[in-house]
Amino acid sequence: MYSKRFEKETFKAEVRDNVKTLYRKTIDEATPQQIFQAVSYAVKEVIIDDWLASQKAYDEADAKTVYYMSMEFLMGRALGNNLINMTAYSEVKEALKEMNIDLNAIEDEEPDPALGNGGLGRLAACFLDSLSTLNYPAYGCGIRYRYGMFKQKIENGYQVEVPDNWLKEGNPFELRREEYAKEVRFGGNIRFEKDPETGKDIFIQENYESVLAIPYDMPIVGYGNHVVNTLRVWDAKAITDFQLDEFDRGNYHKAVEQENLAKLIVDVLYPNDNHYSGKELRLKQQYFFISASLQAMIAKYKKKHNDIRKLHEKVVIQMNDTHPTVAVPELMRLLIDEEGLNWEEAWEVMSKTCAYTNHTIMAEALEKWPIDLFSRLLPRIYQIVQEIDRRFLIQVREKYPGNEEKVKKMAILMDGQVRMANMAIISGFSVNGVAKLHTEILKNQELKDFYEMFPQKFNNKTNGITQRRFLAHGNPLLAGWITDRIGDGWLTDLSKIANLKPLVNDEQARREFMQIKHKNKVRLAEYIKKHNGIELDPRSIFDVQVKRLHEYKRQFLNILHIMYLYNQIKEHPEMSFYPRTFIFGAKAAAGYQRAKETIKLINSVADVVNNDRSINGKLKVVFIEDYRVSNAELLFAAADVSEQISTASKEASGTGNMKFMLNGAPTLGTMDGANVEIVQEVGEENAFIFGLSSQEVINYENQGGYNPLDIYFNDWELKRVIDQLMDGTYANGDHNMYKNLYNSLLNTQCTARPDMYFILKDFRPYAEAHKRVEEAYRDEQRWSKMAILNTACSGKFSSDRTIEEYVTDIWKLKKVYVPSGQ
Ligand code: 26Q
Repeated sequence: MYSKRFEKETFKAEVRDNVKTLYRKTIDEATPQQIFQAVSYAVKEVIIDDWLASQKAYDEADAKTVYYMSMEFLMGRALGNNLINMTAYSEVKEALKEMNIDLNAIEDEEPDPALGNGGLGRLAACFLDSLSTLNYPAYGCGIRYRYGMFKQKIENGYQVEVPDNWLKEGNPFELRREEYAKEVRFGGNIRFEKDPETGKDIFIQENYESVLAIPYDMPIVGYGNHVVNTLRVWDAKAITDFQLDEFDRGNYHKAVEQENLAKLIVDVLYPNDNHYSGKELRLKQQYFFISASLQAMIAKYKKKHNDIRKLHEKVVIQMNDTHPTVAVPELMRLLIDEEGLNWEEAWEVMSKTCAYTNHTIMAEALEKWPIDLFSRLLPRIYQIVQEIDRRFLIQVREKYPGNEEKVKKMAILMDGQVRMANMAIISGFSVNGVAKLHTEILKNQELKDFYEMFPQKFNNKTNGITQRRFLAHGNPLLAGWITDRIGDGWLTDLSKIANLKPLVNDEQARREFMQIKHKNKVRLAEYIKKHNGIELDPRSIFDVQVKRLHEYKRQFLNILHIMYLYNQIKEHPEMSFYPRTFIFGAKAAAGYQRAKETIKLINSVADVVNNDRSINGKLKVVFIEDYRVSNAELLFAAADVSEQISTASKEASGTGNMKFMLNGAPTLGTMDGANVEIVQEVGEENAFIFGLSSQEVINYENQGGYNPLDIYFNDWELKRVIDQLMDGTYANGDHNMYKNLYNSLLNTQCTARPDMYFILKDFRPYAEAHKRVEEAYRDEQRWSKMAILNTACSGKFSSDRTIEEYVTDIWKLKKVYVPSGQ
């Protein structure tokens, strides 16, 4: 047992006590939410002891620590996951059962902490789980958004965004740490002086606005090792009158302004995924949490160390995309202006501390801030960026004399903009992509010039996912079965899951594996019945595409193909057709018109198809409302087929693909992102691959695209489907409802390039791949082998493997072992 605290009677008493002190109630009187709170506080008590023990062990070891800086941490619910990692899930479940409480129902009381959009934020959460499990000292640093990712409602087929007030009932797992508050300053002007004693330059910021950053700590529990790391998210508070500068005291106007700034700054997560928008408030958020985090980091370092020139020996900063890269000039500022280093000394420390991860090659996602905005908001930071740029361009001109093209491409400051990626690459010691193909594209295309100049900085770190949440917690039936068959080593070493491979030839094992899949499909069908009112046949093929809605991810291709299948069934009722259930889940950024139109289209097709009695239930379409981490766990467990159909070269990695694979769903996808490596692991015969290669896509792009009309006029079945967008079939006779979508495919007037994402080009290969899926599924033996092999070959895709690679190649951390805090 993990801790005597989880001994049944002790734990039950603790829960009863908590209900009493928190709510003055007995268990029978308490609401499910109150019981959730009471249980969580009981769990937190145990965590705190290990948390203290971890910090003590780190202190004693004086261990190097990674600071994972990210605007997003898509954590998902904490209670169930903490219990899994404390290896106390079943004990607690039993204890609660004896009190007539269903742990699953209590877990459902917890709001999903959704402080992230999608892949990038969820990756950060998986990394924290792995860091703790692998005994590495780590902080996650981010923002405590008052409102996380919006809740999605579907009304009349349209997405409606509803604010996510996740803190409404209070977050039992967080600790407010007022005493570590830091001041962050914005705007004003910089006065320059010479220190009369040392002769050094001093930069004084005047007339600025400031806010107080207050940290909240959340525990990140490692699996079965008593390690508890910290996710530190910052809240903002106005500087009180009392703390104001002498100059500003009694300045009522300023006090109100600072109050407003504080409220606004942490108010809401920007719900854009893979899309940059140059909003001033976003830059304020970035600088706010970076400045606070770096100040806290330096203060902690200085408690034990007196030479700031050796900072890089004890800390390393990983920047999750460009969003936190203002860390580069901010660290320079702190080292120079606050710690008194000269430029060269500061550069040495900063450049050995900062590392950058690139998550996308999509041009519209690149962060470029207008210089006027940037310099007005962060005047001192801007001076430092200018100096970094100036010194860098000297280097470029030395290396490429007379080549002003290079300067134009590589400069940080160009065309009135600050290019954050360039700054990160130039300044840090490591640049990594998130899958093999992605890193190759970075080196050979997008970042070619930088790769030529700094080849040693570039490296690949193929993404991964945590098997603790996405198998142990999300799919307890399969997890239990795997442990029965091969032991529980896979929980902390997923390569062991390969020991399932021999079972593909064991008929009994195959039957059990498919029975578990069936039960998970029934569980999902119940969820869908409850939430959508749609009745599903769990014997049909569950074909699932869940991810953010984006044109490059091509949910549009999927739904066009469904429209095509529906036409086929209607036209050839006698045709043999294996029943199919197509399941979608996706949020669209609030201002993304085509994405929202796609959601409407999916829901309209669902309406028509699901209510057509003439097709005998052969085809069902479901749109899962409010796709998020908690219902994702159900979806991965229940999927037969994993749709990973991005336009090749566009999906940097994908991580949903790995979660499906782990749960035994073969990939139907393009050779994009980590799909390439998935196929490499599982074998091409155990996946359904189709479509243009990334090189083919890039070649077309270099020649200005292709002409989709050639396909449109030569494929009447596809033409019919596309025409149905405009003839009112799925719009109650409205001819305009999907005109933006239609135009995106064919109309040269409306888009830079028609069919930018090669939907028509890949349509037939996609339909043909679906045929192969159907054929394979009919052969039960073949399918069960494929399914098991997908699970058995997923070992590489644990975030534990990814983290070990970051540690070895970039972070250079040492493991610290923690005795139980009890
Ligand atoms: C930028 C500026 C202003 C507002 C928002 C943004 C912004 C926010 C989120 C830009 C991009 C994102 C998210 C990107 C993302 O999730 N990328 C995904 O990262 C995953 C983890 O590496 C990959 O698996 C996916 O392929 C990649 O799309």
